[in-house]
Amino acid sequence: MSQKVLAIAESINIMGKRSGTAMKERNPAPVQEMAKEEAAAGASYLDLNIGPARKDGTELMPWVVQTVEAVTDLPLCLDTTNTDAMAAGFGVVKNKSVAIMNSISAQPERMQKLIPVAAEAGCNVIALLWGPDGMPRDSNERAAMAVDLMMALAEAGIPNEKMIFDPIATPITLGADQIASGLEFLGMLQEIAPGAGSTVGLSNVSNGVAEHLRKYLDRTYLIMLMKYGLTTAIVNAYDSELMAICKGERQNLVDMVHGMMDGNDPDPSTLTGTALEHYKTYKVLSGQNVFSESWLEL
Ligand code: THG
Repeated sequence: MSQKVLAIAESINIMGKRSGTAMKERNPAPVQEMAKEEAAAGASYLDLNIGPARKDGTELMPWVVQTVEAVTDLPLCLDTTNTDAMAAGFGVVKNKSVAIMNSISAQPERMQKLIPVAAEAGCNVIALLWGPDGMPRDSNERAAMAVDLMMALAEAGIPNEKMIFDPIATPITLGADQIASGLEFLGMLQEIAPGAGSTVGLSNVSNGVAEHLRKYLDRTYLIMLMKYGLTTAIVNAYDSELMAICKGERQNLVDMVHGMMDGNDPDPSTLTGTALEHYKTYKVLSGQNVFSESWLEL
C-alpha cells in the first residue's frame, strides 16, 4: 500500500513574479492559468496567498477567490495575515466547508478575530504553532501551544477533524534539532488531538539555500514527515518529482528513508540517482552529517 499526502499548491502568491503582478493589476488570466496548471499537476487544494495586504486586502482576497473559482472546483486555502481580508474572502468562497483558513495562530488577537469566522464558515483551519513570543522552542512547547489552540477551536464548536496543525518547518541552516522537534511533535499529535490533520510549508526547510539545491531538501523532508503521518503539505506543485511523492508514486524511496529513520541504512555504494540523493539529503536533515551546500557531492 502506498502512503499519500494531499498537496496544497503554493504558487498563487503575492510575492511570486507572475501571480504577484497579476494580482496587483487585477489581471485574472495569469492567476487562472496558474490555478489550472496547479490543478493539472495534481494539487488537492490551491493556496491563495495575498500576504499582509494592509491597503486593499478586503477587496483583493474576494477578487482572487472569485477569479480562481471561475476556472476550478478545487477547494481553496485562503492565506493572509490580514484578519479582515480573511473574513472578506470567506464571505464569497463557494464551497466553504471544504476550504481551509490559513491560518490561526496562538496569538490572542488572531484567535479572537478568526475563530468565529471559521466556526461560521464550517471550514478547515490551519492551527499554526506560533505564539505571542514567536516560535515554540521544542516539542513540549509545541504540544502546549497545540492544546491551547485545540481548546479554543473546540470551544467554538470546531471538531478535531477540521483542525490542521502546522508545527512550522525551520530552515536546515538553523540546524537539524528544530527539524527533529517538529517531527517529534507530529508523532504526539494524535494523542493531543485525535483525528486532526497536519501540514507544513515544506520549502521553509530550504530557505536561504542556493535555488538549484532547494528541491532536494524539500523532497526528502516531505518523506521524513510522512513517517509521522503528515496529511497535507504546502508545496511547489511545479516540482513533478515532489508531486509524485505526494501521490504515493515513490514508495521505494519512502521505504528507504523510513528504514533509515529506524536505523536501517542501505549500503550507499549500491545506490544511484534519486535514491542516492535522498540518502545523502537524509543524512543532513537528520543531523548525522553537517549541512553545507556541497552535501550532494560528498
Ligand atoms: N505554513 C503555513 N502557510 C504558509 C507557510 C507555512 N504560507 C506561506 C508559506 N509558508 C508557504 N507558501 C510559499 C509560497 C511561495 C514560496 C514559498 C512558500 C516560494 N516562492 C518563490 C520564491 O520565493 O522563490 C517565488 C516564485 C515566483 O517567483 O513565482 O518559494 O509555513 N500554514
